[in-house]
Amino acid sequence: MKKLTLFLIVLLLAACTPASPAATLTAVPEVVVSEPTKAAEPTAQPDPTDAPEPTEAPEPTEVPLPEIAAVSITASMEGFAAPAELPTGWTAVTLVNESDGRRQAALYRFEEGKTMDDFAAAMAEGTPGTPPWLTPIGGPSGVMPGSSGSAIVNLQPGNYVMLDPVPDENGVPGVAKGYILPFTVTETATTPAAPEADLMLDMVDYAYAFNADAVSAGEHTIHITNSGPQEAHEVAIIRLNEGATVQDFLAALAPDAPPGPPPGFAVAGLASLDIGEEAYLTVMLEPGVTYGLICFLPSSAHSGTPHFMLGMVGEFTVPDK
Ligand SMILES: [Cu+2]
Repeated sequence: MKKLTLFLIVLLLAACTPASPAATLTAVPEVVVSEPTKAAEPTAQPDPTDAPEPTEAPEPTEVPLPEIAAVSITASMEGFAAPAELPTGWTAVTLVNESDGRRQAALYRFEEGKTMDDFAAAMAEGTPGTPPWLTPIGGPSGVMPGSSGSAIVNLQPGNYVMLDPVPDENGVPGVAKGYILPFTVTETATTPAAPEADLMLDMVDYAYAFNADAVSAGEHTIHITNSGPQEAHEVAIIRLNEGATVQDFLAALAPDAPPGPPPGFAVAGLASLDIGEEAYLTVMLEPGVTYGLICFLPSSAHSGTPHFMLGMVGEFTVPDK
């Protein structure tokens, strides 16, 4: 099965090189850039002869930075469809899931000189883990069929690939079903500033440092970093059912768990983020609700053990209003 999966991946990679007519690419990135506001015109000097009252100095007008760009990726039954070129800088990437399974769009930046051919070769070799010349920079994850999810990521010029590495219930990863697509980030004239965040989540090996005391009901933007020092990390933010813990949720996902849905669902998620990289997630938190934080990534330093089994889970409760 593993060999077949790898073979499929190689086939699909071959089908996804930009030269192939099978690649589903749309040409125009959807970019939202605000017009910079003109600085206020200076007030004309008052004529001291007929206007003795001094004129107040004009209020300095701040010239706002462009709003962050917004890009949409669609996951259909055939795979990803997305712009072939994305803009530089902080970009809100939304994954619209029209497929029949949970999806993520994990974004990886190629080291200069590396291409999809190198990626295909690495997959064919079957070496576990991410090749060192690929940098995971996050992306929306945990998006259920019929819904959408967003993550704000920092795009630097270069070549990238978006992929869904998550296996389905039969162990077949999304990439083997066609959820893989290369794209390019081109230099743009203006790059937006980072979004403002009111919550901080630092991921380390193997725990979350989160300022849970700053949590309140309502919309929040979380600044997510990875301090490592060894591994890339991800976070799934799970809205837990009343009375359920994050461990109850994980127990319900275990292979030997009794049938039935887990006691909660993902409300937001950030795909794999490398050490030293940063990203943002915007979440709507409900009063009195407990949320779980989970890293499902397999540990390359611990024989593939999922990070949550190494302690990389968290939990916080939003105070009642
Ligand atoms: Cu982790």
